[in-house]
Amino acid sequence: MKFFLLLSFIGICWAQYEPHTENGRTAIVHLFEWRWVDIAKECERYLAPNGFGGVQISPPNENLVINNPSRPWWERYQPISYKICSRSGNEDEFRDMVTRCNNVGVRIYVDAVINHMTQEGVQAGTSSTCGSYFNPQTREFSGVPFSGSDFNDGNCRSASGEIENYNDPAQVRDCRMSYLLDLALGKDYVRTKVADYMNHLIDIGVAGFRIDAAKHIWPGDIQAVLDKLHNLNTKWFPQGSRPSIIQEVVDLGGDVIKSSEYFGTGLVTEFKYGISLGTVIRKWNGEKMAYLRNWGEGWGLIPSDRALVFVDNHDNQRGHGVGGSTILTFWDARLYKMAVGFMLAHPYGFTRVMSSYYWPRYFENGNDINNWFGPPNDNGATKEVTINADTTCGNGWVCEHRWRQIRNMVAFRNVVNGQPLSNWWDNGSNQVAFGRGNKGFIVFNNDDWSLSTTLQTGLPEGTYCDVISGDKIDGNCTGIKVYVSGDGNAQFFISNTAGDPFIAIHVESKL
Ligand code: LM2
Ligand code: CA
Repeated sequence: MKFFLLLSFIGICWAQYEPHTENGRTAIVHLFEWRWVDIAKECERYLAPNGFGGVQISPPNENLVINNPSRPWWERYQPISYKICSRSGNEDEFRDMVTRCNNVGVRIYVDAVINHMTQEGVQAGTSSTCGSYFNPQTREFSGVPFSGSDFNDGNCRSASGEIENYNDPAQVRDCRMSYLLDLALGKDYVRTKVADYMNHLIDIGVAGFRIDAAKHIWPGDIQAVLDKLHNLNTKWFPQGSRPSIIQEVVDLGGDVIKSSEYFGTGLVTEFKYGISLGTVIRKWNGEKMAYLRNWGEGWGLIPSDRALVFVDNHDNQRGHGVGGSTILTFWDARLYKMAVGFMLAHPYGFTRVMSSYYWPRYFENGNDINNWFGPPNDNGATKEVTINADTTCGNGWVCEHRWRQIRNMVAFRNVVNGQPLSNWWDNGSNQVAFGRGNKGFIVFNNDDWSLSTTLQTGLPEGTYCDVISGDKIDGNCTGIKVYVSGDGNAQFFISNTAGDPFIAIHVESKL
């Protein structure tokens, strides 16, 4: 027994599954394409006070500058070197962000693009965010440096050098994904260069990494890189803390490469989550919210303690990657808020909230031809995230994480942390409700008729403020009030035409 207690204690500091968020903070937010100076401010003025645990940032390293199309967001997935030098800012700004965010208990998770460098087709030169010389034809990347033998050209066994067959695991790992030069992570030199980059960031104070395209890296190579990583900076983390790892693996169930191959090295992105939840909330394929009764592993999702979950990500919110039109995004705000609300209320998985910018979405034959658009910018320079009087964002930034319903559900998740799912109710259709022990309760009406019923909430007697329609401010509620009687029951009414057809209450929203 003692031995197991010791093991689980060590696990808290050591495992790459531990997100290292401050006590009781249970969600992170992806501030896609934000500048470091804006993230630093956001940590202090908004994320810390509202209980966000951390930020996933866009790749901080030097990347190819693409002018045709004009500075697409995806140029950041074409590394030129590991210098911290991108449209989001320079190394000084990066250090300042990490320090200021950590000082208010908000962690930074770096999107680490380590599977590949830029594409084969571009001209040699210095057209990159930091001006390092590179020659994709000879495979020279002077800023690292890498040269020909550091790439997988000799290991890839497809005719074209591209991944031609996604059912061949060796091709997926050793061949090029859309012409991106594939790094030979089997080599100690390459592992060392990648680990040096990650250690540089760890020493600055980041809490962990999202490993981009992890499916395209052999699990053994990921392990070998992780083995070279430093412990986290003891200025902010307990001695012996290991970097937290989120691996971008797309396995929709039938893939020859299984998510489970990556369970030994960290958390894994669960793409089935957003696809299934989007389908249910859109009521496509005959799905109903009532079927969410056994949401989680019961739906074929990976084990909860290995899953990084999200309603949408930077790829599938704009038709890249997997999920297609099932994915809910800010463009479908009403359904999106319900989906994010459900995710944050439900105990399954470690949750990531998406925060986006607007782009001129334009569909031709079902495809968004503008899905390459980069962040709001002036001649390529990313615009500041300005804050309006009503706390929303300006300058083209969506800031879903600042929407009251989403911000308050992050707080809800923190309040109910560790509590089991309880008191599930459904009407056999799209009206469902559930609690989290005696700490919180949520009710959804996604049917085309009103919900009016008495439900067992599991909560102590009192008057509660619905955190979806309003806020508890100075002991008063700006939204709907819910009366829970001594036996835990409460009456709920939700019109199907309500702006937000769901209600959430928790012990800290009690008046
Ligand atoms: C990821 N996860 O595993 C990222 O989430 C995803 O955003 C990245 O693709 C991908 N892996 C590689 O890091 C994005 C984007 C692609 C884009 C690549 C590289 O979704 O469309 O590919 O970044 O910039 C682009 C062009 C593509 C072209 C390729 C190379 O869209 O048409 O292929 O560059 O030239 C010929
Ligand atoms: Ca690879």
